[in-house]
Amino acid sequence: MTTTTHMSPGAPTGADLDRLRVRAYELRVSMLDMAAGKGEGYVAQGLGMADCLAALYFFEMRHDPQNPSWAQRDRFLLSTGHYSIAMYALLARAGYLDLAELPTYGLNGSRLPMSTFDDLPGIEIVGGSLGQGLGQAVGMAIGLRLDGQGSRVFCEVSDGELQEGSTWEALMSGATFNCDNLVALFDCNGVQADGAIHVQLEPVADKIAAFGWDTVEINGNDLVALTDALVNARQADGRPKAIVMRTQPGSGIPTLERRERAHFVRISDDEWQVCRQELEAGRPEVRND
Ligand SMILES: Cc1ncc(C[n+]2csc(CCOP(=O)(O)OP(=O)(O)O)c2C)c(N)n1
Repeated sequence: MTTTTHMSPGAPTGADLDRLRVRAYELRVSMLDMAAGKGEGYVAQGLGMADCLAALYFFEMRHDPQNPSWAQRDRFLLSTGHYSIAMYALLARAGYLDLAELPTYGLNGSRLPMSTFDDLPGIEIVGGSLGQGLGQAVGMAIGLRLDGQGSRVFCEVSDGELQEGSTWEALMSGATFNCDNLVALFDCNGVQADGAIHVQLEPVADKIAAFGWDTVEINGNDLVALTDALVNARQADGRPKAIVMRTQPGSGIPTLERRERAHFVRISDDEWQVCRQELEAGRPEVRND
Protein backbone atom coordinates (compact mmCIF):
# COMPACT_ATOMS: atom_id res chain seq x y z
CA MET A 1 0.00 0.00 0.00
CA THR A 2 1.35 3.45 -0.85
CA THR A 3 -0.17 6.28 1.14
CA THR A 4 2.25 9.11 0.65
CA THR A 5 0.14 11.97 1.90
CA HIS A 6 0.93 15.63 2.00
CA MET A 7 -0.83 18.90 2.47
CA SER A 8 -4.25 19.02 0.87
CA PRO A 9 -5.34 22.58 0.14
CA GLY A 10 -8.10 22.74 2.75
CA ALA A 11 -9.74 20.75 5.52
CA PRO A 12 -11.73 17.75 4.25
CA THR A 13 -15.51 17.81 3.93
CA GLY A 14 -18.25 15.38 2.87
CA ALA A 15 -17.14 11.87 1.96
CA ASP A 16 -13.44 12.77 2.48
CA LEU A 17 -14.21 13.67 6.08
CA ASP A 18 -16.23 10.47 6.48
CA ARG A 19 -13.29 8.45 5.18
CA LEU A 20 -11.03 10.12 7.73
CA ARG A 21 -13.55 9.14 10.44
CA VAL A 22 -13.35 5.55 9.21
CA ARG A 23 -9.56 5.74 9.43
CA ALA A 24 -9.80 6.88 13.04
CA TYR A 25 -12.32 4.12 13.76
CA GLU A 26 -9.98 1.51 12.27
CA LEU A 27 -7.16 2.75 14.49
CA ARG A 28 -9.47 2.22 17.49
CA VAL A 29 -10.32 -1.30 16.29
CA SER A 30 -6.63 -2.21 16.08
CA MET A 31 -5.91 -0.70 19.50
CA LEU A 32 -8.74 -2.67 21.04
CA ASP A 33 -7.55 -5.87 19.35
CA MET A 34 -4.09 -5.40 20.84
CA ALA A 35 -5.26 -4.54 24.35
CA ALA A 36 -7.93 -7.25 24.47
CA GLY A 37 -5.47 -9.81 23.10
CA LYS A 38 -2.96 -9.03 25.82
CA GLY A 39 -5.66 -8.46 28.43
CA GLU A 40 -4.21 -5.07 29.35
CA GLY A 41 -2.58 -1.97 27.97
CA TYR A 42 -2.28 1.80 27.81
CA VAL A 43 -5.29 1.88 25.58
CA ALA A 44 -7.52 4.68 26.94
CA GLN A 45 -5.06 7.47 26.07
CA GLY A 46 -4.39 5.78 22.71
CA LEU A 47 -8.10 5.85 21.88
CA GLY A 48 -8.14 9.53 22.79
CA MET A 49 -5.37 10.17 20.24
CA ALA A 50 -6.99 8.20 17.38
CA ASP A 51 -8.52 11.24 15.66
CA CYS A 52 -5.34 13.27 15.91
CA LEU A 53 -3.22 10.47 14.41
CA ALA A 54 -5.73 9.90 11.60
CA ALA A 55 -5.70 13.63 10.79
CA LEU A 56 -1.90 13.74 10.81
CA TYR A 57 -1.09 10.63 8.80
CA PHE A 58 -4.07 10.45 6.44
CA PHE A 59 -4.52 14.17 5.83
CA GLU A 60 -1.68 16.46 6.80
CA MET A 61 1.74 14.87 6.91
CA ARG A 62 4.14 14.23 4.08
CA HIS A 63 5.36 10.68 4.55
CA ASP A 64 5.90 7.43 2.66
CA PRO A 65 5.40 4.05 4.33
CA GLN A 66 7.38 2.42 1.49
CA ASN A 67 10.33 4.64 2.36
CA PRO A 68 10.12 5.40 6.10
CA SER A 69 13.50 7.17 6.10
CA TRP A 70 12.62 9.45 3.17
CA ALA A 71 14.71 12.57 3.87
CA GLN A 72 11.91 14.97 2.96
CA ARG A 73 9.31 13.36 5.23
CA ASP A 74 7.57 15.26 7.98
CA ARG A 75 8.45 13.89 11.41
CA PHE A 76 5.96 12.83 14.05
CA LEU A 77 7.43 12.53 17.54
CA LEU A 78 5.45 10.58 20.10
CA SER A 79 6.83 12.00 23.31
CA THR A 80 4.81 9.69 25.57
CA GLY A 81 6.27 6.30 24.70
CA HIS A 82 3.55 4.52 26.67
CA TYR A 83 0.98 5.65 24.04
CA SER A 84 2.72 3.07 21.81
CA ILE A 85 -0.49 1.12 21.16
CA ALA A 86 -1.83 4.08 19.19
CA MET A 87 1.37 4.32 17.18
CA TYR A 88 1.44 0.60 16.34
CA ALA A 89 -2.19 0.75 15.19
CA LEU A 90 -1.33 3.76 13.05
CA LEU A 91 1.83 2.25 11.58
CA ALA A 92 -0.03 -0.94 10.66
CA ARG A 93 -3.03 0.84 9.16
CA ALA A 94 -0.78 3.27 7.24
CA GLY A 95 1.30 0.46 5.74
CA TYR A 96 4.54 0.61 7.75
CA LEU A 97 3.86 -2.61 9.64
CA ASP A 98 2.08 -5.86 8.92
CA LEU A 99 -1.28 -5.98 10.72
CA ALA A 100 -0.42 -9.59 11.63
CA GLU A 101 2.35 -8.32 13.93
CA LEU A 102 -0.01 -6.34 16.16
CA PRO A 103 -0.97 -9.28 18.42
CA THR A 104 2.66 -9.30 19.68
CA TYR A 105 1.98 -5.99 21.51
CA GLY A 106 3.74 -6.05 24.88
CA LEU A 107 4.96 -9.65 24.59
CA ASN A 108 8.51 -10.70 25.48
CA GLY A 109 10.82 -10.33 22.48
CA SER A 110 8.27 -8.36 20.47
CA ARG A 111 9.21 -5.38 18.29
CA LEU A 112 6.13 -3.72 19.78
CA PRO A 113 6.92 -3.13 23.46
CA MET A 114 4.54 -1.21 25.71
CA SER A 115 6.79 1.83 25.42
CA THR A 116 8.20 2.76 22.02
CA PHE A 117 11.76 2.20 20.77
CA ASP A 118 13.06 3.96 17.68
CA ASP A 119 14.26 0.80 15.92
CA LEU A 120 10.81 0.28 14.41
CA PRO A 121 10.29 1.88 10.96
CA GLY A 122 8.14 4.98 11.43
CA ILE A 123 9.11 5.63 15.07
CA GLU A 124 11.39 8.67 15.27
CA ILE A 125 12.41 8.76 18.96
CA VAL A 126 12.54 6.65 22.10
CA GLY A 127 9.68 8.24 23.97
CA GLY A 128 9.40 6.67 27.39
CA SER A 129 11.27 9.22 29.47
CA LEU A 130 8.59 11.87 29.78
CA GLY A 131 9.34 15.53 29.21
CA GLN A 132 11.98 14.96 26.50
CA GLY A 133 9.94 14.99 23.30
CA LEU A 134 9.32 18.68 22.76
CA GLY A 135 12.98 19.59 23.28
CA GLN A 136 13.98 17.00 20.69
CA ALA A 137 11.30 18.36 18.36
CA VAL A 138 12.70 21.90 18.63
CA GLY A 139 16.20 20.67 17.77
CA MET A 140 14.86 18.61 14.89
CA ALA A 141 12.83 21.54 13.56
CA ILE A 142 15.92 23.77 13.56
CA GLY A 143 18.01 21.09 11.84
CA LEU A 144 15.38 20.39 9.19
CA ARG A 145 15.01 24.08 8.46
CA LEU A 146 18.77 24.21 7.80
CA ASP A 147 18.38 21.24 5.43
CA GLY A 148 15.94 23.36 3.44
CA GLN A 149 13.78 20.44 2.23
CA GLY A 150 10.54 21.78 3.66
CA SER A 151 10.06 19.06 6.28
CA ARG A 152 7.93 19.88 9.31
CA VAL A 153 7.89 18.40 12.79
CA PHE A 154 4.75 17.36 14.66
CA CYS A 155 5.20 16.50 18.32
CA GLU A 156 2.68 14.98 20.73
CA VAL A 157 3.05 16.15 24.34
CA SER A 158 0.83 15.02 27.24
CA ASP A 159 -0.65 17.11 30.03
CA GLY A 160 1.43 15.04 32.45
CA GLU A 161 4.49 16.39 30.63
CA LEU A 162 3.24 19.93 31.10
CA GLN A 163 4.20 19.43 34.74
CA GLU A 164 7.85 19.04 33.76
CA GLY A 165 10.12 22.08 33.48
CA SER A 166 11.88 20.69 30.41
CA THR A 167 8.65 21.07 28.42
CA TRP A 168 8.52 24.79 29.28
CA GLU A 169 12.20 25.20 28.40
CA ALA A 170 11.41 23.70 25.00
CA LEU A 171 8.46 26.09 24.63
CA MET A 172 10.81 29.01 25.24
CA SER A 173 13.38 27.66 22.77
CA GLY A 174 10.84 26.96 20.03
CA ALA A 175 9.71 30.58 20.11
CA THR A 176 13.24 31.95 20.46
CA PHE A 177 14.39 30.06 17.37
CA ASN A 178 11.24 30.94 15.37
CA CYS A 179 10.36 27.31 14.66
CA ASP A 180 7.35 27.82 12.44
CA ASN A 181 7.92 24.35 10.96
CA LEU A 182 7.03 22.85 14.36
CA VAL A 183 3.52 21.91 15.52
CA ALA A 184 3.14 20.75 19.13
CA LEU A 185 -0.01 18.74 19.81
CA PHE A 186 -0.85 18.79 23.51
CA ASP A 187 -2.93 15.81 24.55
CA CYS A 188 -4.85 17.27 27.47
CA ASN A 189 -6.86 14.25 28.60
CA GLY A 190 -6.91 15.22 32.29
CA VAL A 191 -5.29 11.95 33.36
CA GLN A 192 -1.88 10.93 34.68
CA ALA A 193 -0.49 7.78 36.28
CA ASP A 194 -2.26 7.97 39.64
CA GLY A 195 -5.55 9.52 38.49
CA ALA A 196 -6.65 13.03 37.59
CA ILE A 197 -4.16 15.83 36.92
CA HIS A 198 -4.13 17.79 40.18
CA VAL A 199 -1.36 20.33 39.49
CA GLN A 200 -2.73 23.74 38.47
CA LEU A 201 -2.00 23.75 34.71
CA GLU A 202 -4.79 25.99 33.49
CA PRO A 203 -5.12 28.12 31.51
CA VAL A 204 -2.79 25.95 29.42
CA ALA A 205 -3.50 27.59 26.06
CA ASP A 206 -2.99 31.12 27.43
CA LYS A 207 0.29 30.12 29.06
CA ILE A 208 1.64 28.54 25.87
CA ALA A 209 0.52 31.57 23.83
CA ALA A 210 2.32 33.81 26.34
CA PHE A 211 5.52 31.91 25.50
CA GLY A 212 5.19 33.15 21.90
CA TRP A 213 3.42 30.19 20.25
CA ASP A 214 0.56 30.54 17.78
CA THR A 215 -1.94 28.61 19.91
CA VAL A 216 -5.42 27.20 19.42
CA GLU A 217 -7.52 25.11 21.80
CA ILE A 218 -9.86 22.49 20.33
CA ASN A 219 -11.79 19.32 21.00
CA GLY A 220 -9.14 16.75 20.06
CA ASN A 221 -11.78 14.17 19.14
CA ASP A 222 -13.41 16.42 16.54
CA LEU A 223 -11.89 15.78 13.12
CA VAL A 224 -13.28 19.02 11.71
CA ALA A 225 -11.58 21.04 14.44
CA LEU A 226 -8.38 19.00 14.12
CA THR A 227 -8.04 19.37 10.36
CA ASP A 228 -8.93 23.09 10.52
CA ALA A 229 -6.25 23.60 13.17
CA LEU A 230 -3.69 21.70 11.09
CA VAL A 231 -4.47 23.78 8.01
CA ASN A 232 -4.07 26.99 10.04
CA ALA A 233 -0.79 25.72 11.49
CA ARG A 234 0.80 25.81 8.03
CA GLN A 235 1.45 29.54 8.24
CA ALA A 236 5.14 30.36 7.87
CA ASP A 237 4.98 33.42 10.14
CA GLY A 238 7.99 32.77 12.33
CA ARG A 239 5.96 31.38 15.23
CA PRO A 240 5.84 27.75 16.37
CA LYS A 241 2.32 26.30 16.45
CA ALA A 242 0.53 24.75 19.43
CA ILE A 243 -2.72 22.81 19.26
CA VAL A 244 -4.12 22.23 22.74
CA MET A 245 -6.38 19.22 22.35
CA ARG A 246 -9.00 18.34 24.92
CA THR A 247 -9.30 14.60 24.45
CA GLN A 248 -11.48 11.93 26.00
CA PRO A 249 -9.63 8.92 27.40
CA GLY A 250 -11.28 5.78 26.01
CA SER A 251 -12.87 7.80 23.18
CA GLY A 252 -15.27 5.65 21.13
CA ILE A 253 -15.84 3.04 23.86
CA PRO A 254 -18.26 4.27 26.55
CA THR A 255 -17.17 1.66 29.12
CA LEU A 256 -13.60 2.99 28.92
CA GLU A 257 -14.73 6.62 28.70
CA ARG A 258 -16.49 6.17 32.07
CA ARG A 259 -13.53 4.46 33.72
CA GLU A 260 -12.03 6.52 36.53
CA ARG A 261 -8.55 4.99 36.53
CA ALA A 262 -7.96 5.40 32.80
CA HIS A 263 -4.16 5.43 32.73
CA PHE A 264 -3.77 1.64 32.49
CA VAL A 265 -6.57 -0.76 31.64
CA ARG A 266 -6.62 -4.39 32.78
CA ILE A 267 -10.11 -5.92 32.58
CA SER A 268 -11.70 -9.36 32.05
CA ASP A 269 -12.37 -11.04 28.70
CA ASP A 270 -16.10 -10.38 29.16
CA GLU A 271 -15.46 -6.67 29.67
CA TRP A 272 -13.25 -6.52 26.58
CA GLN A 273 -16.11 -8.13 24.69
CA VAL A 274 -18.46 -5.37 25.85
CA CYS A 275 -15.87 -2.81 24.69
CA ARG A 276 -15.82 -4.42 21.27
CA GLN A 277 -19.62 -4.31 20.96
CA GLU A 278 -19.66 -0.66 22.01
CA LEU A 279 -16.97 0.28 19.51
CA GLU A 280 -18.70 -1.56 16.68
CA ALA A 281 -21.98 0.22 17.50
CA GLY A 282 -20.27 3.52 16.69
CA ARG A 283 -18.83 2.49 13.32
CA PRO A 284 -18.99 5.56 11.02
CA GLU A 285 -20.67 5.49 7.59
CA VAL A 286 -19.30 7.03 4.41
CA ARG A 287 -21.91 9.18 2.63
CA ASN A 288 -22.26 9.26 -1.15
CA ASP A 289 -21.47 12.65 -2.59
C1 LIG B 1 10.44 11.28 33.44
C2 LIG B 1 9.40 10.27 33.76
N1 LIG B 1 8.79 10.28 34.97
C3 LIG B 1 7.86 9.34 35.26
C4 LIG B 1 7.51 8.38 34.36
C5 LIG B 1 6.51 7.32 34.74
N2 LIG B 1 5.24 7.50 34.05
C6 LIG B 1 4.89 6.77 32.96
S1 LIG B 1 3.42 7.19 32.33
C7 LIG B 1 3.18 8.38 33.53
C8 LIG B 1 1.91 9.21 33.53
C9 LIG B 1 2.05 10.46 32.85
O1 LIG B 1 0.81 11.12 32.58
P1 LIG B 1 0.50 11.52 31.10
O2 LIG B 1 1.78 11.65 30.37
O3 LIG B 1 -0.44 12.68 31.12
O4 LIG B 1 -0.16 10.24 30.44
P2 LIG B 1 -1.62 9.56 30.51
O5 LIG B 1 -1.99 9.35 31.94
O6 LIG B 1 -2.56 10.48 29.84
O7 LIG B 1 -1.41 8.28 29.81
C10 LIG B 1 4.27 8.43 34.39
C11 LIG B 1 4.38 9.36 35.53
C12 LIG B 1 8.18 8.39 33.11
N3 LIG B 1 7.90 7.47 32.16
N4 LIG B 1 9.10 9.33 32.83
